[in-house]
Amino acid sequence: MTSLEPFTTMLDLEAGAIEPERKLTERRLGDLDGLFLEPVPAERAGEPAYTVSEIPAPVSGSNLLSSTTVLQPGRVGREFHMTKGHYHEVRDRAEIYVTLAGEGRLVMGTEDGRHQVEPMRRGTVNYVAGRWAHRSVNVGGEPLIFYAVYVADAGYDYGTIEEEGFPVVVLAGDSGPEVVPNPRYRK
Ligand code: S6P
Ligand code: ZN
Repeated sequence: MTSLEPFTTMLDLEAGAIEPERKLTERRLGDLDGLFLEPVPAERAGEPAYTVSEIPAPVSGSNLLSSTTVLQPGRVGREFHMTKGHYHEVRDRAEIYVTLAGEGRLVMGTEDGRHQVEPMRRGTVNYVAGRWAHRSVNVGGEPLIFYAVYVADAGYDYGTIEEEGFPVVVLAGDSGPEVVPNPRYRK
């Protein structure tokens, strides 16, 4: 078993920054090409999409990892900016999202084709149950910022979502965000 000494980190509750910053992952729109219904235009491939800043801990089923995600607003076609989305590699690992700023939708799906969409806004605490794939979608005009806590050995399975997608997508409609069936969902 891997154990740690107690430690403290500062989280900027407005901007989501973690101080000191240890592990920052940057995703650009080009990294998400193939996940939106429409291709990402070549001239937008370098546009920042989101950052994930992690508080590291040794990978084990008894430690907790946590991170903040800052997801920029915008759309590709009618589809709102979103994270890649993943199942946890260790399928039953659960996770909690605490939203600090912005307005989003948490799109979740199971391997047997069920889906659920939950709101994200300052103060929401979303419980992502084990075995549910999850993707965050920024439906507002400001960055969507949330803090996530998860079992350290959860890992990431991005491939299943890249191949199959989620059962639903979130599009900009005439009177706000619309959750509609994903025409490219492959089960
Ligand atoms: C990790 C947790 C989040 C996401 C982050 C980016 O289990 O769900 O920290 O990694 O929001 O999303 P994605 O799908 O690109 O990893
Ligand atoms: Zn996760």
